[in-house]
Amino acid sequence: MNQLSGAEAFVRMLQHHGVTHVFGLCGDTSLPLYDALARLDHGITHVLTRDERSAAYMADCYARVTGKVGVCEGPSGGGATYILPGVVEAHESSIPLLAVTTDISVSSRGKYTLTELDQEALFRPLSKWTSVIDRATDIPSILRRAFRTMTTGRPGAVHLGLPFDVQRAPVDEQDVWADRRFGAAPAARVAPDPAAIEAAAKAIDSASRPVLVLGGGVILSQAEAELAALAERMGAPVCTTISGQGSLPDSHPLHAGVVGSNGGVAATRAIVDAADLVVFVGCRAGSVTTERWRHPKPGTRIVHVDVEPGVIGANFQTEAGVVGDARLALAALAASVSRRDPAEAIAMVARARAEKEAAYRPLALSDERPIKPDRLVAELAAVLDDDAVIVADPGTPCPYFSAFYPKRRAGRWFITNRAHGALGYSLPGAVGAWYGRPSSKVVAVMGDGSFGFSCGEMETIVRNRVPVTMVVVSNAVYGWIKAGQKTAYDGRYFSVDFNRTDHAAVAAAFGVRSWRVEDPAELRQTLRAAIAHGGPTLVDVVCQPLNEARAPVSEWVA
Ligand SMILES: Cc1ncc(C[n+]2csc(CCOP(=O)(O)OP(=O)(O)O)c2C)c(N)n1
Repeated sequence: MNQLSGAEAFVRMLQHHGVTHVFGLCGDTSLPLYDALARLDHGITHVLTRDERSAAYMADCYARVTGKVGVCEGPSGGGATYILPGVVEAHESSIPLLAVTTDISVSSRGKYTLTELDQEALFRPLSKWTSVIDRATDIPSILRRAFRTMTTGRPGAVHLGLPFDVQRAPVDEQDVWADRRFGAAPAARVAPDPAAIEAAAKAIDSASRPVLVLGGGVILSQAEAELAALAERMGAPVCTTISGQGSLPDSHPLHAGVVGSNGGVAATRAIVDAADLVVFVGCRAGSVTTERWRHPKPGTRIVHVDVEPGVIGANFQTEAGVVGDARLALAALAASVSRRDPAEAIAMVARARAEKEAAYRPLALSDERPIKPDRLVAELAAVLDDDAVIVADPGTPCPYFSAFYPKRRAGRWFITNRAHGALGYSLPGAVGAWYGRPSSKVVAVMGDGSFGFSCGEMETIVRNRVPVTMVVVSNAVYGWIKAGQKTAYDGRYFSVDFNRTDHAAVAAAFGVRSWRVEDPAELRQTLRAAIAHGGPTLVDVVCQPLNEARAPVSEWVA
């Protein structure tokens, strides 16, 4: 019987599940795995990163644009602890991500071996499943279970530990097989109970002003067409969470935009407040979307559709709950609800959009210095094609791009890390998004705080000739927090300001073509040049600090 090493079997199992990209960083305990990657003909591109955290963010964004499992890897000890932030973000955002960390040999455990730590204990509370593989012969079955786990039910992250001696032990080649369907989510759709659909349809039909609020689950389930059909049949306004952007394109007359404390505005909140029934779909109804559970208003009737049963009814008393895949549930609902004249909803949405536009447009045209974030959003929207992918960090980018950047197509064209909102996500994230969708222009928009977290990855970008454009909102401050101090602590600013970095010069030192812009009149032509350039580019935009801006963040507006 032909035998493979554990490391070879591991690589083959990835290959058999359709993996074509692995993002990671080498280490002592990874030597057998790297040797297997070097020797075998597997068709997998390994993208060497400069930080395991970046590797995980790359895998996360790769998964977000492809639907496939994103794979990242790092070594034992520091590699495992550094990869963790990306695993948490993906898992909480329901993204199928496989994090592989190699480990010290099973035979070295308990001997104060360098980098020893309990990897399962580290990842258990933060992933859908974790397993440190103690026997090489278990590699095939554990990989099959890992892929099934990531891509069924609510998708999520799985961690696998691969000890050094396990990588070198033998595995029978005949055990190394996989079902390729589990390489992408949703691999097996859960159909809703017809009785639950009937109850939900009955509730919707009895409402006079129903509103849909969509989370990331609609896009994860590729349910955009079914959603449009249901919304049109219900004749109801459609609002999205930050993660739900792209559920409907902006051009749809029922699409009202983002709601919630981050990127929502008064005009869209009013639509939710006017509802007598809200239908949440693929949405956790968490603190940001609902402005700490105040909108929808208490007493609003709730219908909730989600693939995760525990989400339904967690925050709002729910009249009808539907457990199931969003695409199947939306299709079933569209076939069950009565048709309603959409004219009133369309008029309501048009009024809200006009009100939002009227407040935004003057700021978007402002010639003031420092450049207003509104102007930056407008200029980027003017120069980017419909199929550009934006990856946005917290701070200025998330609320401004959520509120004002046009979502011209259905699907995942806008990405931000909303589970934890950790700074430093967009720069590496854009790399992963580009590997997943290389025909698109991918733009990372970050605060200067975020830049500091991830700028080392520009070396990866240059080495691999990844033609992403980075835009830095340069304001020399942790603006989001300073805005919080301004609003809630009478402007007692403490430890939120930092020096202004010449981000363009830093980028140039890495070999990235870069520009610095202070004059709003130069912004469009500079962004256009950066986007048209064939290689990686960075535009450093000296911007109005968030604490001085009129940001679409409800706590500050109030
Ligand atoms: C890893 C991490 N640490 C701290 C925070 C808390 N935090 C949220 S926004 C923010 C400020 C962001 O500053 P910057 O990136 O410069 O963007 P700005 O708000 O100035 O636009 C901070 C510190 C965070 N989100 N992530």
